[in-house]
Amino acid sequence: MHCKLIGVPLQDGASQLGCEMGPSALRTAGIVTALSELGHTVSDLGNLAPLSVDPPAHPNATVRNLPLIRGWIEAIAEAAYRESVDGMPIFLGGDHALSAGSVSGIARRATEEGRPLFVLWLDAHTDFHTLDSTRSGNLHGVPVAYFTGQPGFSPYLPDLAATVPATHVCMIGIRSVDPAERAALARTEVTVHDMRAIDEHGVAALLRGFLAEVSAANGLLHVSLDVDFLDPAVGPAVGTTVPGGATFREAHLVMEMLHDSGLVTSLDLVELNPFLDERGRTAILLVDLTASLMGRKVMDRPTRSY
Ligand code: B3U
Ligand code: MN
Ligand code: MN
Repeated sequence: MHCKLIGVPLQDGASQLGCEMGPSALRTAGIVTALSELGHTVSDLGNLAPLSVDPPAHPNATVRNLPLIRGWIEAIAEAAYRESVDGMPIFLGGDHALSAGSVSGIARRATEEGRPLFVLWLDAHTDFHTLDSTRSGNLHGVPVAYFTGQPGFSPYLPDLAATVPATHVCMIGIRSVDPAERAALARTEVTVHDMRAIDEHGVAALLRGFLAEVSAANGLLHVSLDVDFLDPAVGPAVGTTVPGGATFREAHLVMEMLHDSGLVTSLDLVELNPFLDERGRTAILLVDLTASLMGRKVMDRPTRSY
């Protein structure tokens, strides 16, 4: 695989500053070496910068940093479209607002190639607010509503060249949903596996079902990994810790199954806030999870088919 690392030092979609340092921390934790050692070709394309744009002000006065984030989304979407032509883009975040750009750019590429795009959203949150419904005003809370084409984003965020159908989005790890998000999700067909579902069925069964759908549709699969998917005990470097998250072992199992599926074509690593880390352990865990996703194994096993 040709892995293309794209740094996105975006932090203004979150309330807490510090995600700007995420790309540096992931590089410091050895992401290039980890991928190279697995036999992949790695190009580190450096960091993106936001475009300078001037969208109209949104009537919801709580919305924060809209012009800056729109500038980021345009730059990220263009890079996602451009780099996904011949390799696997890996976005080094940066807060989760970046996925409004990464997923929309990949969706444009997928449509051009005539392939359906699926998204696996690994997160404590559903990030399904619109610009109208957000109460915090933090734009890391809106990307899924945006790229699935919920109303109210135009003309504030870029018009989408292609949307991801709600039926192609699967969320795992969910345990913090605002009332407006819950109501909006009830009107769509996004698959939401909350922590109760993980506890009842095990993460493997939930993921296997989704991978079977992606495979049957000959789809492309984008994975978006928010640090707060993880339990804060194993991934403390995030501004929005929510107790009761995925364990170290569940997270690695997800990544190993994703690798075996052979379906993943792009990846976001988001919400890492190195200012909140403990001697780099969360950055190192993210690199190790990426390595599991890209083929690192404890023992060789026959590849499973989905
Ligand atoms: N739903 C809340 C909390 C939140 C969403 N995403 C994160 N936090 N990281 C909000 O602010 O929109
Ligand atoms: Mn998120
Ligand atoms: Mn989250």
